[in-house]
Amino acid sequence: RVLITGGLGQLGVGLAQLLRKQYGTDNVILSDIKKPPADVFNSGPFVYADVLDYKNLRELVVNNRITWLVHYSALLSAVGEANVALARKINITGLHNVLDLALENCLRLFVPSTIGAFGPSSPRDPAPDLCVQRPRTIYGVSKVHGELMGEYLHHKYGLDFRCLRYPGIISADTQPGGGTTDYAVQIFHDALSSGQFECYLRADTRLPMMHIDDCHRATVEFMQAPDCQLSLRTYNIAAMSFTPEEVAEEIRKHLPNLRVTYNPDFVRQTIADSWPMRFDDSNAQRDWGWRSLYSLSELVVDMLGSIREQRTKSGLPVS
Ligand code: VAH
Repeated sequence: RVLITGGLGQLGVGLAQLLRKQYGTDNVILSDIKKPPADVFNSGPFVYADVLDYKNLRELVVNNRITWLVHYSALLSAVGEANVALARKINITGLHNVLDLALENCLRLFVPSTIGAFGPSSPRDPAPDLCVQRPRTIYGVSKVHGELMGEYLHHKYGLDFRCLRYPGIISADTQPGGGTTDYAVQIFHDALSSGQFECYLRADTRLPMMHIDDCHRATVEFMQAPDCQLSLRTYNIAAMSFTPEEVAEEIRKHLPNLRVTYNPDFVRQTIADSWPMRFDDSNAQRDWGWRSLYSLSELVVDMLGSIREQRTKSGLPVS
């Protein structure tokens, strides 16, 4: 049985759908600290879980005979900078509860890391799996801590810790929650509603990005990979890297009138400028056969199609 924490964020519901297809609806339990929307509540098991409440988590793992735990609870980049104390509690204390629980119950534990786990002194183009990591956000610092703690407990006690560094994830029907790469989701909604978009990053800010379907498939394939194939416990995964101007140009192939203005926001521009521009994911490709399927042009077609469908369903005009 799989338990997903932070299940109502950008990634949990889609990952649960993919896992439920393979393992059965009742074997994948989604959890969060807020009430789920009706469609999520009616699509499979959902429970309350607060990663700061160890006893609550332990009861869930024991009562449901959990064997895999996917730990999605975290405050992401810009949101974390606005509430460092809460980010440290959730991202570090919450992580330690999950690590202890995984050790105590021999769980296979997946904890995502991020392009945000690198900093200005890391190689940026590309960033390899192993290099200097001195991130400048509480999000990045907590994710490097997660990587180090997970790998330490793996080597010392055999914890089956698995970690993928995700790029910015682009999804049509779930909202991202971090604030730095999220422009690349909002631009599609604005292109189809008003035809104009104000970008909080400079036009030339290059960041690694990935379609959400590639992200979910990578996570499931990695969780299913035989342990003996894994030369690392933490891997970069890549799909594409683009700038706001490049994704705007690709959208203009479908919506020629899209107007983009650039109004860089100091906090988020500083974060983006400290992150890798491209990822080297050759170890993931070699060790467990990772391959992305979505290119930028395919991502744009899929995003525009999905959002058009959403707007039509809710009776909104589509430009
Ligand atoms: C953010 N979308 O911008 C998230 C993600 C790698 C980026 O963590 O913070």
